[in-house]
Amino acid sequence: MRRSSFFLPTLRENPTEAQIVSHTLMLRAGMIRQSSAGIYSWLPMGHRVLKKIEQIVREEQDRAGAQELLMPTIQPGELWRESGRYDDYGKEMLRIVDRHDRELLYGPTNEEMITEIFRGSVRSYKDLPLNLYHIQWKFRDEIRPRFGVMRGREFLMKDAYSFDLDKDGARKSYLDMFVAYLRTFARMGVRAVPVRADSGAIGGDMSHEFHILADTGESEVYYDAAFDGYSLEQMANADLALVEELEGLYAAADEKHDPDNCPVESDQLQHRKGIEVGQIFYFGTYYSDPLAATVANQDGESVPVEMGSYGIGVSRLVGGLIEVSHDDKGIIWPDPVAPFNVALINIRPADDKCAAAADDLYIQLQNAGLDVLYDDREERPGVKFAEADLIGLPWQIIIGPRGVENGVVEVKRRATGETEELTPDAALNKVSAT
Ligand code: P5A
Repeated sequence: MRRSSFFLPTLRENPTEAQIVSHTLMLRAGMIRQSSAGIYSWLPMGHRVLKKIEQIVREEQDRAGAQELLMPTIQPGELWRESGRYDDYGKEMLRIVDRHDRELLYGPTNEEMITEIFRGSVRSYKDLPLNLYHIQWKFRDEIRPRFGVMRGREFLMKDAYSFDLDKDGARKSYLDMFVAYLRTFARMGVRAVPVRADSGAIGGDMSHEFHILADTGESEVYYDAAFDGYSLEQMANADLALVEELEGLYAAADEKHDPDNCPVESDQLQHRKGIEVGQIFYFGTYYSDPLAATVANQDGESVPVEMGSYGIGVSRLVGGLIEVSHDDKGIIWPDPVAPFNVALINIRPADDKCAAAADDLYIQLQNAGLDVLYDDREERPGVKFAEADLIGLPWQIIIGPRGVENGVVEVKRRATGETEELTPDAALNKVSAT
């Protein structure tokens, strides 16, 4: 993509409405535009990151055996009356009345709807286990939407729902998702700590939240320092054995932590702020009972299906990743979620030789399968460098007249600031290797 034609409305100044760094940087880097409180448009730069995150989530859900579908954002109120949640959900649910005076709502989550789909088509234990997920916008009329996309009213969630014949099967489905979550977050280049949690409005008796550790997090978590000993690579390759190991370590959300009965020595206990990027629930027959979602078991008896649900805050993750990966100049995207791999900066576009060299490398980088943002604008070099640091692409390749004379370009790694002069071919190899 040529920068001269890319829609990237960056801001020079820090916007006054932003209280935390990720919100400031997302606005300044032209990623999002607020539409109303807690509701955002995703501009091309932000949209690219959202899609990258979505894709990693999708790959790990698919790997775990979940199947993707797509349910609507608008749901019938009737279904929520059946489960008993229509009144219980309170003011967080956006209720809508259609022209026939029918009650509709903008879905805050989809337990009821998936249970309805299930009961309409599955009759036998032979069709189990089953796990269905979608990546769809949700609406929760939060009292205090804040911190940009971190606590929005409209937000993108991956939500999966598992169906099993019995508790053992349901536990296996739960642990499979646990594995998928460890892998998913680690693949994005961040550590997420799984902690025992309350199940809140979703219901049920087993739940874990996954937290990215950051001072701006809205939650508090307690965990055994042994967690810090696990590498990202171990997490990215997690399996059931690793989950079992981690489950043996103490880690709890604030509401689950009892200082008087904590099994971890105080010098070993970590107390940190966390951003909740995912939560998983086992709730058995909490929905299948009232909604009469049953299957015939091996003896031909009709039994309510055992369920769990599994959420990831896809849009929240965009902000969460920036919270843990930035410096005073701007964002530092981890490679796997970066909107482009490379910022190719021509500091003298008016110079024919520079333009020819930059055009040529632009084509070669793209041929190597890399996403490139090619700054071909007539702007001062300082403006281009500042923007490249702000938007945080992992690599910068700088082309100027002196280098072109000597047959070299400058390659800079955004995360470390390290630079080196390389031939265009060597530069291509270097950035392709990540
Ligand atoms: C699990 C999937 C559920 O809703 N039902 C379906 C269950 N869980 S949850 O914990 O309430 O939400 C899942 C994840 O969504 C993100 N999230 C939000 N992101 C941005 N703004 C919000 N207002 C918001 N609310 C929830 C969180 O990452 C949460 O873990």
